[in-house]
Amino acid sequence: MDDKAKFDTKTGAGGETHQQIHHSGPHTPDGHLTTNQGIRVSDNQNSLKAGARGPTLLEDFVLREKIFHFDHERIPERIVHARGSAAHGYFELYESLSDITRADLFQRKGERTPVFVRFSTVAGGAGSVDTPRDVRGFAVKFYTKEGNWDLVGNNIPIFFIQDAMKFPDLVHAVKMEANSGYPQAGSAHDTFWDWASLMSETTHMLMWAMSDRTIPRSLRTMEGFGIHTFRLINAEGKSTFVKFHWKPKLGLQSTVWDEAVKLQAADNDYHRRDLYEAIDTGVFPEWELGLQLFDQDLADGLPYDVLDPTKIIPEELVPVKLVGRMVLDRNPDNFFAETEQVAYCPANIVDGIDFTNDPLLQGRLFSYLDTQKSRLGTANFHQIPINAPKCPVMNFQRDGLMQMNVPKGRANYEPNSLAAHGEEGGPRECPMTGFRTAPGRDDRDEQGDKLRVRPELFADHYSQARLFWVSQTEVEQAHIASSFVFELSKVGLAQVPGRMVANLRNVDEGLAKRVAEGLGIELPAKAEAARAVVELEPSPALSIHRNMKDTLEGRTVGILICKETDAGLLDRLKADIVAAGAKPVVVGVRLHNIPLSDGSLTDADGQLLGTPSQIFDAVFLLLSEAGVKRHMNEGATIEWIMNAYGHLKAIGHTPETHPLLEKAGVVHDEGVVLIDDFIDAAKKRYWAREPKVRTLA
Ligand code: HDD
Repeated sequence: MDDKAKFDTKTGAGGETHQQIHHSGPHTPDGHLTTNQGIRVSDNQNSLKAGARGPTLLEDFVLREKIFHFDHERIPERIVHARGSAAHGYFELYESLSDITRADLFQRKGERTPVFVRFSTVAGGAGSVDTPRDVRGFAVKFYTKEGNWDLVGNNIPIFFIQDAMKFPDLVHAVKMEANSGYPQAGSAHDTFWDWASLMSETTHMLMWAMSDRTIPRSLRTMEGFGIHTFRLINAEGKSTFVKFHWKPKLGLQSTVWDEAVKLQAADNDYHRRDLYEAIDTGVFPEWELGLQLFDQDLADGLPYDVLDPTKIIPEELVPVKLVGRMVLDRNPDNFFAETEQVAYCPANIVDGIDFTNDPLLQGRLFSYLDTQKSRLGTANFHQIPINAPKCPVMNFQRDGLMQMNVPKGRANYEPNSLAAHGEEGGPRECPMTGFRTAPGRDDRDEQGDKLRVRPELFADHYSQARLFWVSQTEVEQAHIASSFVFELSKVGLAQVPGRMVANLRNVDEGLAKRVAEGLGIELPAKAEAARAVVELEPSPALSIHRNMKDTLEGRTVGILICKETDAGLLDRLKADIVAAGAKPVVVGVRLHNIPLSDGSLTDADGQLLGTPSQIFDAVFLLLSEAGVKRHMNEGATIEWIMNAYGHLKAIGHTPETHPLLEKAGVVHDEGVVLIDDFIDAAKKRYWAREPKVRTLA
C-alpha cells in the first residue's frame, strides 16, 4: 500500500471527523444515522472501494440507496402556479352564519378552523423570481370538521377567460415560448399578446393585469378572491349566491414597476422571504373573509351574468360582509412535504357550500384532481399529511400506488351484510347529514339542448373593463397605460399592438390614444364590440390607492449608517420604527464592528452592496459629516438614494446629508424629511413625485 492509500480520510484534510458533522433530516431516537431500512450507517463520507484508490463497489448499498433517493427527489412542477410560498394558520368566525349556510365551519361564533394557504405566481417555473408582473394565486385549504374545503382563488376577482375550454390556450400563450423557452415568468412577449388581442373576453382581466395589482409589495398586502359565484345553502335548503373576498389587514400596497424589476435583481425570493420572516418574528399576516351575498332576483337584474367569471359585482352594489379572520401563524416545517405536495382542488367542497354553472368553474372541477395524479404520482395523494383531512375518512376505496393505510377486514364493497354475521361491515352513507347538492338551477334560461354556446350577456367584453378604468386614480391610470406600452413594446409581431389598441378603444379612447402614442403607432380603427358598452357607476373599491393604509405596520425601514453615526439617534430611530410596528434594518459599508459616535461598536444587518433600497418601504440616511464625504463617491449609495426617491418612498436624513441627496437628484418634497417627521412620513408613498422621476404614458 502506498502512502496515499494509508491516508485516513476520516481524520484527514478537512480536519473534521465524520462524527462531528451535523446531520439533518429524520432522527432516530438515539440520534443515529440509518439507511431507509433502519441499518445504522458507520461512515457517511466515503463510498466502499476495492482499495483506497480502487473502483467503487456495487455492493455498497449505503451509497446506492443514498444516490437512488437523491435521483428521484423532484416531482413534476405544477403546470401553472409552480412558484409558491405557503403557511399554516387558522380561520376564526365572527358570528354564526347558520341563517345562510349549514356549512359546519360557519356555525359557531369564535370557532377556529385550521388552514394551509399557498400563494403563487402563475406563469413562472418553480425556481422563478417572486416579483414578475403576474397574477398571484391565493389558495386556502380549510381543514373543517366535516372535511376539506379548498377555496382556490387569485388576487384578482376575475379571470382571463369565460370557459375552461380556453384554459390550455391561455397557459400555452403566456408561458415561455414553445420554441425558445423564454421569457420565464412574464407576459411581455409575442405569443401572449397575439392570443390575448384576438380574445376580447380577456380585456377586463388585462386591465387588472396591467395595473399595480400584479406587482404587489408583499403577499401580505394583497386581496384574495374566490372569483366564481358560489352558493351557500342553509339547513332549510335555501340557496344564496356568494362571492368570496379576502381583505388584508395591512391594507393594499403595491410596488412601482421600476421597483419590481429591481427587486428581481435584489432578491429572487422577496415575497417568500417576507412571508416567512413575518411569521417567524411573530408578525402574523391576517385577512378578513368577506362575503357578497345576493339572490336570483338581484342576479337577474344585473346587466351582466353572475356566471361569467370575467365580471365582478361592485362592492358598492352588493357590500362585502366581513364574517371572520384568517391568521397565518406557522411556517411550514418542510417546503417539499407541505408547500410542494399540497394539492388544492376547487371540487373539494363541504355540505352547505355549492357550485354554480359558471363554465370556467365547471372545467376546474375536473382539472385539479387530474393534475394531482400526474404531479403526485398516485391516486392516494389525499393521504399525504398536508392533504389529509383532519376528520375521519372512511370508504370502500382500496389499494392503488402508495396506499399508506391498512384497512382491516374484507368489507371493501357496499351493500354488504357482513355486520350481521359479526364481521366489520364498513361505513354507511348518511342521507341527512352527508353532502347534499342543492337542487336549484342558477341559469336564467331553461337548460335543455346540448349546445356549445355561451350565454348572451357573456358577449359584453368591455363594459367592466371600462368600469375598472374609470374607478382608478389618475396615477393608477398612468401606470396601466404605461404597462400596456411596456408589454406591447416587447412584442415583435407587427399585427399585434394595433389589434390590442383597437380593443382598448372600446374601453377608453384616452387610454387607447396614450398606448398608441407610447408605442409610436397610428391609432387603429376601433374593434367591433359584440355588445354595446354599458356605462357603469365607478367603484372606488377597485382602486389600490384608495384602499391603502397610512401605516408602517408590518413594513421594513432601511437605515444607512457609517463610522461615527450618532449612536443616540440610531437608538431612537430604531425604537421609533419598532414602536410603529415596523422592522428597522441597519445597512453599512461593512457588516461588523462599525464604530459609532460614542465609541461603541455596532453590527449592520446588511452590507450596502447586497442590501439595496428597493427591499425597503422607507429609508433613513443616518450619516455623519465625514461619512457623507466618503459616500459621495460610492455609486451604491447614490443608487440607494436614487432608487428610494424614484420608488416614491420616504427618505429621512440628517442635516449633514444634503450634498448626497443633491448628488442623487433628490428634489425636496414632503417625503424627504428630518428625523422628527420621519415616522409619519414613512407611512406613505409619494405619488405626486412620480412625474418628476419618470415619463408615464
Ligand atoms: Fe387553476 C392551479 C387558481 C382556472 C387548472 N389554479 C391553480 C392554483 C391556483 C389556481 C391558485 C395553485 C394552487 C396551489 O397553490 O397549489 N385557476 C385559479 C383560478 C382560476 C383558475 C383563480 C379561475 C378563476 N385552473 C383554472 C382553469 C383550469 C385550471 C380554468 C383548467 C381547466 N390550476 C389548474 C391546474 C393547477 C392549477 C392545472 C396546476 C397545479 C394544480 O392545479 O394543482 O389543475
